[in-house]
Amino acid sequence: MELKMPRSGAFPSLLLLALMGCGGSSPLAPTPPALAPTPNPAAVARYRVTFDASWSALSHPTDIPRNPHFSRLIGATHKPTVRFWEAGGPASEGIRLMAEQGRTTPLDTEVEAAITAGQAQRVLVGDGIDRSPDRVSLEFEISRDFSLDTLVSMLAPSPDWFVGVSGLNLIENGDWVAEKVVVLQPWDAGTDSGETFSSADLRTTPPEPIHLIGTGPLLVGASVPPVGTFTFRRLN
Ligand SMILES: [Ca+2]
Repeated sequence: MELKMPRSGAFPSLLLLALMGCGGSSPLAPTPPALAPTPNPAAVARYRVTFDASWSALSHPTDIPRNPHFSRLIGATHKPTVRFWEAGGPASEGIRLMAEQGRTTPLDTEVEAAITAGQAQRVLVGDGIDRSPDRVSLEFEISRDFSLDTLVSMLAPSPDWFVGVSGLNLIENGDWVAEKVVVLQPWDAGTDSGETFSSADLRTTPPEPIHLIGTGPLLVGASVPPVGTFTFRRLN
């Protein structure tokens, strides 16, 4: 293939790089800048998050309830100035009732309070998974100034176990991420001391910090396998 090179130096740099990749150095190639300019993320992006639940007798053969399922997705888009839950922290009433009963309220009112305070932008609510394994998706808009995502779901039946992300930033290296896969390890909200999937309610007093589950019926061999993934994919 014969390429006509422009006389001016205004050759698009991406094309130049492609040409260089195909045919070696070109006398017209400018010296590349030491640092690529940081792209400016679009003010608003749209994402689809797919919750792919893998929890089953195949993934967790030690013990599996008859009806493994997950409660409705609930969460927020927000700033780094607020956290709705975190490892080692106490469960809010919203996180407690999500993790113990699969309720979306009052976690949604906690998000709404953060919206009023200017720290969050949207409440995210999605479907649950009636029977794991299965998958469910939720689409949402997210703004540059509220680029963190928090999203949770109760692993059910269980005393106070849940999955999710807290403050996942969808802007990385100065731009919206195209795709992000998060492996979901189950968490204990630290509010109910039941040890089996269908234990009677047993309030943890005082409450424990939110922690990853490392024992109990989800244990397979020496570790707890993941129960699913969240895949965040940018739509536009
Ligand atoms: Ca617990």
